[in-house]
Amino acid sequence: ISDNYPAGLYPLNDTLLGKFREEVLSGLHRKAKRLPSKYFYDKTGDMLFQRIMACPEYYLTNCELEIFQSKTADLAQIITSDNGTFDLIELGAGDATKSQYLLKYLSDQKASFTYMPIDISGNILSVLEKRLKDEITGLDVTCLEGEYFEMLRIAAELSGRRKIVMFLGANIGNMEPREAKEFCRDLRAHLAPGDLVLMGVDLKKHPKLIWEAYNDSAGLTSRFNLNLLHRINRELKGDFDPDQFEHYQTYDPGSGACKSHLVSLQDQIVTIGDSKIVFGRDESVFMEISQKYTLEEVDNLARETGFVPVYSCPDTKGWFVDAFWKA
Ligand code: AVJ
Repeated sequence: ISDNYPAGLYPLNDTLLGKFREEVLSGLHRKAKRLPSKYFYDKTGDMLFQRIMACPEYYLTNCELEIFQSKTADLAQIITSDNGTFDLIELGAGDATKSQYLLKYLSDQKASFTYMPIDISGNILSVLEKRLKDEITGLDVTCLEGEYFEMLRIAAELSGRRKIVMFLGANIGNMEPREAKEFCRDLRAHLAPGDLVLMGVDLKKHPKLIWEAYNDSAGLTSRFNLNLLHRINRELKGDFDPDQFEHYQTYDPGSGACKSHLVSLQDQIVTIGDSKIVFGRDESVFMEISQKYTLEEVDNLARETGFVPVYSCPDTKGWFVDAFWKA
């Protein structure tokens, strides 16, 4: 995968690199150290995430794929139920692995719509555009490269029709519940009454299944976390010794917070550019949250942020849900 996989977010331009440095250093200067997981996705990180999605413990991708493959008609029916025209916008579309089934179905139904994938990576968008145009003849695709809400504003101007906004893959889980709420409120503010959101959320289930999804036996999740240290070394002139850190995963079934950490295996001082960071032995760095919800909590998130939950489409195991919210 690694050589064929598009370059994604990298190389960072000067602005993004400055932001990367700033966020890394401010996170490591905090009393409880943390690093931002959105920077996991460099070339190696993308490759590792592809491999995580294919590993047996990581059930999320298969669950959502099942929904998009076997409930396509249900999803399409909700989208087209008011018989009006619409445009389909996808936040963080990536390579559109899941949404392509819905696009194909809607296109076969002769629905008239434009698909507007939004991604920060122009590279992956060009790959997506070519693939979709080859596989779904006549599909109208307008790629929007940039930040979610900036591009959503442009999509709204281009569209003028009812908007269906998809945010799939449990990406909302990478926000703390408070941040997720703020994000959904922001999203609502960019929509008009009657617009729809299709939100993909990973559900609470047996804690062991969740914990194992982030503790795969091949050690991919561990490498995925440690890769950020390699990236900091390379792009921010750091001297982390990744062998001196160990991945540690927690899942709290009560709150639904699944969190990854890196634990320092010794007292050590790490240099990043002109900064020195002191790590005590056994000190941990919080890396990523993958928040899990109940169906009820998903509905509450909708209601608390100005949406009306209209239809939930879980997979057959009840492990994952794609939920429609009306603005
Ligand atoms: C891409 C955010 C959905 O949190 O499940 C996978 C990223 N992290 N294994 C997730 C991830 C560790 C993933 N999301």
